[in-house]
Amino acid sequence: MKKILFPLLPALALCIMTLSFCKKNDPFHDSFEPNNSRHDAVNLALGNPVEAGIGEDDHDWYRVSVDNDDIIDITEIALTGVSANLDAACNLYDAQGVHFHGVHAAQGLDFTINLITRGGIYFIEIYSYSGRNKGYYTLTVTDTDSNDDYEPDESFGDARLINSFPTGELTGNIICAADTSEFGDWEFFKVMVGAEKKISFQVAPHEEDMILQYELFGSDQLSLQDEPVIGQAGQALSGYYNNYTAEETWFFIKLGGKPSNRLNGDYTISFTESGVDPGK
Ligand SMILES: [Ca+2]
Ligand SMILES: [Ca+2]
Ligand SMILES: [Ca+2]
Ligand SMILES: [Ca+2]
Repeated sequence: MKKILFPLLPALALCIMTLSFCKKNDPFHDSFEPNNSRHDAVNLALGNPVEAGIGEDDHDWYRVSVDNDDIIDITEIALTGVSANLDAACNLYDAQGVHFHGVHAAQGLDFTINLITRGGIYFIEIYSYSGRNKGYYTLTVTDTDSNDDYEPDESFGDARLINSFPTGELTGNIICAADTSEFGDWEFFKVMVGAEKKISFQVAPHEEDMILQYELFGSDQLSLQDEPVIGQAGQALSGYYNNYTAEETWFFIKLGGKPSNRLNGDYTISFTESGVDPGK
């Protein structure tokens, strides 16, 4: 038996040598291979940087699970430390593997993608855009927790309650442009109004290129306006509601907007109470 084993040893040694030699020949090999398809995607932990390489004909797939408690928020996908030769590109896919976003950069450039989501499974594919270049990169996916503490406030039922006046300056944050899609960050306020009282409010963006808009609704959730009030870039908006009845009631503000070019959606809103306007 020993005589059979001995001839095997040089072969075994040769195998190991060859593997080692291969790795040295392709310095951009990484420990996550093979991850060349969605099926072989590597699980990524949020906030945990991954250092990897793009070798010959290499595509690197990762799978990430984002849990935002159904609150709309920003998940940052950052590619840093990109080698001087690498023209890094990134594709994003949803849980079903449907491609929904793609970016690429010139050789040696880092980049960041802000993924706006309420949560879910996503796939990330990193590769050389030209298919010809190799190099290293560091991929970090981070839950930014950018939205304010009053979420979810996306509907009449979830509205932020305002029932004490004057409120002073309250703060909030609009993560992404409010539009008809479910990905807009709407801010609903439910504002109590005492009998024969008037509530005035003012809302101001923190940055000069942020745009705000609002629409008022009665306690029956029907709009009180023909169309929303839409401000200019950087413009503060104001409005009011008169309660001419002898009973307390409430109205709703549906606030939305477009964050600044620096993705800053911070705003300040304040409410004051006075006697009802004369004349009704
Ligand atoms: Ca790789
Ligand atoms: Ca790969
Ligand atoms: Ca918000
Ligand atoms: Ca909101």
